[in-house]
Amino acid sequence: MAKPIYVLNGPNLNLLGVREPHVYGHETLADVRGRAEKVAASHGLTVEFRQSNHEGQLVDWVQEAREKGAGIIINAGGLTHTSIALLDALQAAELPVVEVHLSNIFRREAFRTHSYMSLAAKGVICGFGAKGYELAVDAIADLLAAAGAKRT
Ligand code: CA2
Repeated sequence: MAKPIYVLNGPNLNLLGVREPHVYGHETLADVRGRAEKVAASHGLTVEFRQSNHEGQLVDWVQEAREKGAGIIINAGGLTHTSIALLDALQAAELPVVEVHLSNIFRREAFRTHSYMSLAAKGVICGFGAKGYELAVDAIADLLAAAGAKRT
């Protein structure tokens, strides 16, 4: 059985579809999960989809992914702009990492334009709403296929 892609979501993303639809859209996190699972299945992959409001929990999950996962997709929410601990965990994971944001963080407040996560990410997808998670799964699938091809 192939290892799953860990899709990790940070603080307040549980509110998706419930609050601020003008910024983050109308889809819920369950809808986003469904999208990610569907695209992963099309590549013969699975996802381990999680959300936490707690930085330490997210660090623990990144460490778990290091052992049990094939790659990491992360939307760290507000921790994107503050968490060196999460950056350290992602760098230690030695897995392909794709960073996702629902909103275009470069069209918003200046403090959102800096991401600690980006230092560990192969690439960043932002501004495409829930679709961004599908693009991220495609990107990880490509990275895994390329890594597999290199090994054979
Ligand atoms: O655009 C994104 O995905 C963000 O990661 C979302 C974070 C924000 O702090 C980042 O700068 C960009 C906020 C997540 C909060 O999500 C909510 C969803 C619905 C209603 C309220 C908050």
